[in-house]
Formats: sequence, C-alpha cells, structure tokens
Amino acid sequence: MELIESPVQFDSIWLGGHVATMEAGQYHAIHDAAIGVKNGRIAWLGEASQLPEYQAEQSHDLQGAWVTPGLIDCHTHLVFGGNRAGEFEQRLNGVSYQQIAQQGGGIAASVRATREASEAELVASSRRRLLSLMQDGVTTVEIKSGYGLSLESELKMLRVATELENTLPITVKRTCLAAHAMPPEFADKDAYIDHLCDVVLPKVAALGMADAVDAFCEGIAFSVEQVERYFKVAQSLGLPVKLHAEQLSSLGGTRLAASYKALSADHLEFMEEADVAAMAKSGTVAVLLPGAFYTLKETQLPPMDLLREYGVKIAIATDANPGTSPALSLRLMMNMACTLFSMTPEEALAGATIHAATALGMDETHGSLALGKVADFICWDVESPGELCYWLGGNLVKQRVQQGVVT
Ligand code: DI6
Ligand code: FE
Repeated sequence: MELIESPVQFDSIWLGGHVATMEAGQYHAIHDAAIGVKNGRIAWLGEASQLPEYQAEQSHDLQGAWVTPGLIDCHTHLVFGGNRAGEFEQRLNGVSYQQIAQQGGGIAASVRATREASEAELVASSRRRLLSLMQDGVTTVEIKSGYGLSLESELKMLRVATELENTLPITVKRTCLAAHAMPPEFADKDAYIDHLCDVVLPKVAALGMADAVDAFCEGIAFSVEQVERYFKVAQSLGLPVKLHAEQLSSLGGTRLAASYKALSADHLEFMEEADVAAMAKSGTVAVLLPGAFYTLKETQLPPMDLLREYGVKIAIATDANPGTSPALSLRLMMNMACTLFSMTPEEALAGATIHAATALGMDETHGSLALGKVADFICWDVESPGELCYWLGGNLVKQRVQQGVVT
C-alpha cells in the first residue's frame, strides 16, 4: 500500500518572485522563491523548486517582484497638532529661528497646538501621515509622545497612537518622550524632571501606555544628570529606554544610554569613539536620522567608519516631526542615508528592517523573513533590492502584506 503524505497546508502562498530576507542584516537573496504563510506567520520560505506538496487557500503571483520584510520606522513623532509649514516659509524669507522662538514658535507652537487639539482631531491628522508611511512600505512604526508635556496631554498622544494601531493594518510601538522640552508652566528643568519621575512615568507605566521611554539630552533640552534620574525611574518601572543624543553637541548622553542598556541612541552626529565603543558593548542600536540632518543643513556627519568598525547595528528612521524632519517616506530616508551618510543600499535596507526591529526590541518576531516570523512583507515593483534606495520618491509598492493579509 502506498503511503500518501498529507500536503502542507498554507493560508496563502507567494510564487514567481525573489526575496531579500535581511537575515543578519544582509540581503540573503533567494531567487525564484516561494513564501508560504499560515496563521499570520511564515510557514515556509525557500526556492520554489524545493517546495513540498502543498495546498493553499490563496496563491499570489509575484510576476518577478522582489519581496523584503515590511519596513520598520523606529523613530517618529507622528502625532502632533497643526504643523510648522509657516515657520519653514518664514525662515526661507529670512526670519531667524530665534525670532520665530520669540514669537512663540518652534516646539512651543507644536505643544500648544497638540494640547488644543481633540483626540479625534489628532487621530485624523496623524492617520493621514501614517497612511503615507504605510503606502511607501512601512508595516511597523514607533510613535513618541513629547508634544504634550503634561500628564493629560502626554497620555492623550499615547492614546492616539493606540487608536491608530487599532484602526489601521500597522503595528505601533509607543514611546513616552515626556522629557522632550520644557512645558511653559515649569520654570526649572529639575522641577520638571522631578514631576516626570514622581507622577508622569509611574502613571504611564501603570496604565501600560508605553513600550519604552525616551528623552532629549542636549544643551537646549535636558542634561545627562537629569536624564539619568529619569532613566532610573523608567528602569525601576520595567520600561526600556532610548535617547536623543549627540544631535547638536557632544554631551555624553550616548554613554549614559549605553550604561542603561538602551535599545537605541538616536541622531549621534556628534558622537565620539568612546560612545561608539560603549554602544557596541551594550548592544545599543545607532538610529540615524538623515531627514533631520538634511532639514537642519547640518554638516557634522555621524562617524560611519567607527560604527562599522565596532560592529554597532545601524538603523534608519524618518524622525517624522513638524519642526526638523517633516518626512513621510522611510524609503526616501534610505536614499538619503546612502547619499548623505555613505551607507550602502544593503546597509540602508537592513537599517529600515532588521536593525530597526532590534531598536524596538522586536527582532525575534519582526524585521527579517524567516520561518516562524510574523508575515509582514512588501512586494516591490523593482528588478533589484538596490532600487529601493535608488529612486527618489515614486510608488514602488505592488503589494503590502501585514500579518499574512494583503492590505
Ligand atoms: N530632536 C529633534 O530634532 C526634534 N526633537 C528632538 O528631540 C525637534 C522637534 C521639533 O522641532 O518639533
Ligand atoms: Fe526625534
């Protein structure tokens, strides 16, 4: 009697294209590949010629497309009221940042507009921006608070981020950035940090409203000592930390972040070799933000050779925010990482997939295509993965798959 092997069951299968798996941060290309998906996870991945006998409820023909992991934007300030296009125009008409700040502009303007906006208004305006990111290939996004700067308005921003995840096919990681700037009702930075440590962080943690905690460590924001007090409380509440560090000057924030085993340190143009060494030791990801570098017309480049030499993982993100990076395409940031920071297209794609997943503490399940991982992927209308970094703009997404479902 002949034994009949029962065919492997898939919910969906993709055939007729190629895959860049991004395992270990490299393309690891599979030509003429097959991807089998079951229950939102990758159940089979390899050369189509090796496929076992299978049954699938749905079959998709890639028509020669390339598949990559869904893009992960690991640093955004996507939720905010109003926008600052007027300031952009003022600056280009010769009004200085200082004059704009004296007129109540800058971050203060975004804080006012965010506090004044209703939750529904914030959901509506953020949704439009998030859809732009999604249409260009993003399947996971990190969203920071930080334009509320009071318990109520920080919680409002984090609720908006939750609402976006609940109503759109996207995974959202929420970060509490209450230590972003000084709220108008506080005169003293230490007193504000005390308030964050005593009231805001414990409440955010108790409500389960954040996946991580972030701060802005800079002369114009908070000192290393102030950030350390805030990190200590975050750590005691079981929340991982990350930090805006070494963006405009070298203060030592990166080393502090590394000593708290931060998931990431972000910006980093002014970092030094000791900072790079500390990050390598702690496994902290370097998140580079070419959109802010470009918008601020910065000239100090992040130390790419040192980051590579020490084996620090490098992620790329939009930093989408109304002031310094009104960026709504992560793929454009990948292009800019190549052109401005001399990254290779392979490094840039790793930076927007697997290394971005590590920066969010989710690389076990996301960021690369492998057996058992969440089936978040993009089918791109390109002839090689390098094309994703080559085009400035354009619509290259052929199909977007979120947890195994075409969206
Ligand atoms: N660094 C930045 O570049 C932004 N925040 C930060 O910590 C600026 C945000 C803004 O101008 O609204
Ligand atoms: Fe930022």
